[in-house]
Amino acid sequence: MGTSGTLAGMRILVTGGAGFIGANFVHWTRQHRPDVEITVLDALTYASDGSSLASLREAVSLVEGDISDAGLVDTLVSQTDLVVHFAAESHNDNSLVDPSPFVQTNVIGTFTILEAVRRHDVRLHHISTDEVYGDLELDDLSRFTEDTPYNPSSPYSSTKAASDLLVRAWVRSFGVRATLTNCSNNYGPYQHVEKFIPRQITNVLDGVAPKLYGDGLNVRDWIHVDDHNSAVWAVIDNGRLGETYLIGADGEKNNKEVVQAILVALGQPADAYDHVTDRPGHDMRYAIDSTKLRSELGWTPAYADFAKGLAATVAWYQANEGWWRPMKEATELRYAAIAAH
Ligand code: NAD
Ligand code: TDX
Repeated sequence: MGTSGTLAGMRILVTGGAGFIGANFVHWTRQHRPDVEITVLDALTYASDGSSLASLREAVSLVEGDISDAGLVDTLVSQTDLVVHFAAESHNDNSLVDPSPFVQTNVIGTFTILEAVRRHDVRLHHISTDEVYGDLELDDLSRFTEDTPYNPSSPYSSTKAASDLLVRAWVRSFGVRATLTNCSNNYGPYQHVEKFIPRQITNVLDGVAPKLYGDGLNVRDWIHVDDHNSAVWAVIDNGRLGETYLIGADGEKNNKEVVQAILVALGQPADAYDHVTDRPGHDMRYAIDSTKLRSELGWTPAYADFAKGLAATVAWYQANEGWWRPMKEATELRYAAIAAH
């Protein structure tokens, strides 16, 4: 049973709506679903930027608060028709330095949301990652499907896996009306400069060589953030309750290819990058089979051409230095501290 046709004029609570994907989701929703009333709940951690939503200040309510704050979450959930749950600690490298906020936000925070939607019988859409499935070998032709067993590698991905399992259990045990999506690596505007693509774009803009972990042959399955968000809406509209849908756009590239494309887009020699110490436990390859989403819900990505989407993203970072500059220095200091360990 989906919710097709029921959402016009409805109220949605977007957790993590000041972060990368959440902010793009809010912009996408304003543009494509102008009747939907949006409240964002966001703790405004280091990963967020209020200015990502600045142009929507009149149209969107922004509540600063923690998803683990049961009283606040209960009040907000009682006033909404749907929760779209993006809020998370999201960066693998940080989870290797200090896992504790990952357990708190991704596990306890999701538990807090689940208890509130259970009490108020509110529909939930839970946002998750393909990293819950672990990784694939480079010479393995298979891709992740909804039936792949969970096998997360990092503190980040294990806490996301835990959150997914909590959602599934609340569906089965308490009849919570929830859907889940697990998406591959996103790129696009408003992504924090700690993440691979914006880190390397802004390094090159600063005259610094991009940093490739290890041999740079690890593969990620890139998807433009707008394609992720159109798929989330497809599942909200017509997804079957209790079901998981994998989201991916057939965008497999190794990290070296991505760095080379960024360098060339910015007029630099393709080999002007550095190899640095590998990430501990670094997942080798992610790859999504999104047949279920495409065949059941008729979804297709708009950004079929990664090179075009990447060029647009490079141009966005060039044009929006005022957005990323304030977070760049602190981010590189954090990376320098990790390297010094
Ligand atoms: P992000 O780090 O850019 O944003 C996370 C947002 O959550 C921030 O605005 C932050 O302030 C907020 N937040 C963190 N802790 C909070 C708390 N305790 N209470 C309230 N708000 C809190 O992350 P993102 O890349 O936009 O990821 C969003 C979601 O999508 C996450 O659930 C992530 O696991 C999932 N995901 C991300 C990717 C990707 O490639 N980035 C891919 C698949 C799935
Ligand atoms: O400086 C770097 N050099 C480098 O080679 C950084 C920051 C990363 N990398 C590599 C590590 C990965 O193989 O690039 C790849 C992508 O790294 P991240 O941007 O850190 O992403 P990843 O670890 O793959 O996780 C991302 O996708 C799944 C998101 O951060 C997660 O939130 C999401 O769940």
